[in-house]
Amino acid sequence: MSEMNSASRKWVFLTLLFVSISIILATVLIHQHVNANFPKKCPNKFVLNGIKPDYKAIEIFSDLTPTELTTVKDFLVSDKNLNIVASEATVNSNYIYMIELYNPDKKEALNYLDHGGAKPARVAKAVVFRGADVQPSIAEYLIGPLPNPTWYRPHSPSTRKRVINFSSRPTTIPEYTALYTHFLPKALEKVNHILEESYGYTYHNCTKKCLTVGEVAPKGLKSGERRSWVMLLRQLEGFYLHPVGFHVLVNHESSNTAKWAVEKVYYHGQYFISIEELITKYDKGSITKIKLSDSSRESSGYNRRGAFRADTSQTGPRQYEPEGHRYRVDGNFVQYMPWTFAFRISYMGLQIFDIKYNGERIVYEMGLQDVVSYYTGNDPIGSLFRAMDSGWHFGADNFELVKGIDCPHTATYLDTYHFVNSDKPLKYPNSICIFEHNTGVPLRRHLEDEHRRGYSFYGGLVNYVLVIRSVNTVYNYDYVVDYIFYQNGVIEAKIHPTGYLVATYFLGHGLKYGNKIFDHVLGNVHTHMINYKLDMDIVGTSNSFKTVNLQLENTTVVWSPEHAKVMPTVKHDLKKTESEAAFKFDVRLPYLVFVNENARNKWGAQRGYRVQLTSHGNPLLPEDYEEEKSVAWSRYQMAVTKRKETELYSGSIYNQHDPWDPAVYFQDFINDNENIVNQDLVAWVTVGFVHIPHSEDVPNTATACNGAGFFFRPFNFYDEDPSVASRDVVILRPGPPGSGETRVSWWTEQSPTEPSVCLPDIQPLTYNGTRGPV
Ligand SMILES: [Cu+2]
Repeated sequence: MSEMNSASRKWVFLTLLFVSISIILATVLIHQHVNANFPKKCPNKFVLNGIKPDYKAIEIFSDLTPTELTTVKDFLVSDKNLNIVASEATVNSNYIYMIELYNPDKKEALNYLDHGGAKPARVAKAVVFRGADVQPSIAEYLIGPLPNPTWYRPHSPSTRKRVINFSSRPTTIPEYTALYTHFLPKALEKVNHILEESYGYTYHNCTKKCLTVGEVAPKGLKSGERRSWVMLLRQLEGFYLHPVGFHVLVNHESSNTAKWAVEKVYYHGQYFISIEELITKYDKGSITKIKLSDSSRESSGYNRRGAFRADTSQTGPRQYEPEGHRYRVDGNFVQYMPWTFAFRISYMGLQIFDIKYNGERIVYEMGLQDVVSYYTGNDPIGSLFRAMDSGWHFGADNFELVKGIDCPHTATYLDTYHFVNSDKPLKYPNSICIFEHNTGVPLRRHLEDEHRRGYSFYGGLVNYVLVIRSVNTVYNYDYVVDYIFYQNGVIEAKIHPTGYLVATYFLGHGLKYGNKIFDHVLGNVHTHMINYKLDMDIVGTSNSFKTVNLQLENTTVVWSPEHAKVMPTVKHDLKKTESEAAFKFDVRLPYLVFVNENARNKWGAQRGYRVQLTSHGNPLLPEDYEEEKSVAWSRYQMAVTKRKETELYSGSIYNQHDPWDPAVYFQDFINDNENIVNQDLVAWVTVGFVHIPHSEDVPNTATACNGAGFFFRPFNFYDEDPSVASRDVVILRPGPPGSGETRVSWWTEQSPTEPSVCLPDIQPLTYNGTRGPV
């Protein structure tokens, strides 16, 4: 027995050994096989069948190349009559502030795009600050034709005839250098002991525990002034949340910096006529002093703190494109299934041109005009600050995007080039992204319930959209700027402010102007308002505008006349003039519909597109208040005007620093009250929201809940929802009764049940973060 047992054990052992070796071998072989084929990288290819787009729009709407920008600069600098310095400009130099593409005349552009006309000349616009002239001024020039310019001519930003004050120019690097490197350190040298004793931080010659500075606008209280309140903040991560309540009012109006002076000082709620007065009274002990405790470095930044009740260190979901991109980008031209458009990034941000759906133009131009935040408060900063980002080179602040965070890894990232507030073109790497994504909500779906515990069919269309995005960081706030293209012909413009609040030192009746949100910090109430230009072309440029509203009708029940009935009826109201088509904030918006009166869909309706706002805006200021003139567009949720080459923008880069006599006064666009029936029309759309900062705005205002924008959506433009052509639709039907089978209909290459498997090409996270010479 024992021998047999022993032999049996041996066999069992050998068998087990053999099985184990086989499993190991098989595992190694399978692993090797899998490694050879999987995981594979997702293909980086564009697969778009069908009609190739007409690429003409690339040529006329693309931004100036670095070479073109340099050519324009050299052309202007080489003209001795203009007396412009090439570099090392100071406030009293004549120097170029910016150069960018000047959009072509629309009639010429359409003649070229649609009728085989001549290609419009490529023209640049340059803004020159002429500080060296006896009477310093601002000059704008148009320069053409590119790439080899032969002429330049003066240009006026609007129909305006009056001269634009030199004091209304945006703040520039030469001025900042003079202000922050020379003037302020010297001016504040004498108060270093006050800063040290009061805040434990200093400014002059500081190497540790330093204060930093920031100034607000408008720069004064009447036209022609250039007097800035400069605030001091502790230089910590998230310094916007560390104001100390010390400000100086600097008069820097003169192009001669020797004439600059401190005109007022604000210290802990008290005003002084000079730095000397503050020092004398402080040293004598005759004023209220403050000894501010050190702030927590952690709590104003992004360092992780606290913990969720339940938590994981697993990474989150990622997206991938199993068959490659379903859109293509050629330079500044994008094709996404039915959609084509061109884009550029001007001084005021992304502009989208020549938007077509299945080859039919819907929009000629759409883009931001201004992004403003109007503050309130009980110190000079809060009570004065009215930020108009057109005056702070919004469009040229589209800094580098972080892959996988600012846009998906799968996005196409593009570089941009700006010649703004610099003496040469600068490259902004990866500063625009384009991507397709699944919004996670079906665009359409229906289950046809059979009411006998079964169904007759299910239809669903995945909501894939294409997004083009930039993120523009204008000092404290970061604005996520999106244009989104849906397969059913809808276009969405959306902006999300995030980043840091402008906050002030909490004192006195601060709660009247917001909430206390941090150590000694008031989150100042402000209103975000954003203006868009929408130059639509509905079946050509001969368009009309109407409202469609519901009107209640008193009637009787037909089959029972003794009963009264109230019910809504549809009322179409054609607007004939510009003043009839301007909607202030005191009205609830009806349907806002742009139509071509001579084009009908299959059902006899005028073909149209509708503007629908997603906004909680409020008027900024009363209309009779002088400062409000610079943002007159904000009087209207939407205003419709006849398109003119002299009314290209609702705002101007000069409005910020001279809001009292603005270079562009939008009300003038409406005041001539032109006929808008069967005309080329532009809609000026204003969106925004009131922001009462709260403790959760620390460290940053979140994008969630803080977006605004509008939709441009078909309204009887098509005979049916044009997304019926989409291949992303899936239909499910039950198989033969009792079979338990499902019949699946789908039109993409891959079955939804057997998806291609590949890995997106994710590179290690790198970030340059700088913009450098080309
Ligand atoms: Cu805000």
